[in-house]
Amino acid sequence: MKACIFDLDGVLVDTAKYHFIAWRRLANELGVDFNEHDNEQLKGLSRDASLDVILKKGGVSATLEQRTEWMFNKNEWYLELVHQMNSDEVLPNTKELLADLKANGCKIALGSASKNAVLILERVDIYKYFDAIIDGTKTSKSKPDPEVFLLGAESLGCKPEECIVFEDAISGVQAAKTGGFYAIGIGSEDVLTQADIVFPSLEGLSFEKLNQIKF
Ligand code: B16
Ligand code: MG
Repeated sequence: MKACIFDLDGVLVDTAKYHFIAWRRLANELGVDFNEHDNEQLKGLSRDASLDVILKKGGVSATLEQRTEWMFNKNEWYLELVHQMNSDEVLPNTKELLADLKANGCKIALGSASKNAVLILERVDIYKYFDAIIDGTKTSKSKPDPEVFLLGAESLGCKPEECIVFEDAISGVQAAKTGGFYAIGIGSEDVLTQADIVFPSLEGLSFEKLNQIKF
């Protein structure tokens, strides 16, 4: 194991709750009901693909201009919440694991669909741990396409088989496996069935423990 590539939302931070508030506000303005279950379907999807899901649910059609305006509004509401984030909002053991990996010479990259990834990493004070950041501003294909992780490995100068990908979304695990990576699912074994191994969270993980895993 030479490198670790981390998804952001659902692995390092829980921004899904803020996406939910902002998408629900937009959906309700459009007369579409939007609940926590609907929000689950959006995890790991790009902003554009998330809007598609909501419009399809409500049977709402839209022009390109309307789509652009609605995504802009949703993002503004989301950013209001992101700007209030602080370092307490990293998920348990995140900082400890990143510091431990770094101290042991393991390269670290981010592989996220979010176009707000850098801001979020800075808000929660973990930006400094990353050797490469691949986010929604650098990719043209959404997960389950492996592009985001392949770019991450390339930026670190590593081959996919030398990297572990940490993902909480089904589409993200699929992206990692299609790209030839070892995939650690973060969440439930019943959901992340394609992952090589699943942990409920990053808690309990360390460089030593990861090195004991048989690739
Ligand atoms: P933004 P990840 C994803 O982050 C979220 O899980 C997903 O819900 C969101 O729509 C997507 O980022 C795009 O986010 O609107 O900030 O560009 O899990 O890939 O880190
Ligand atoms: Mg995620």
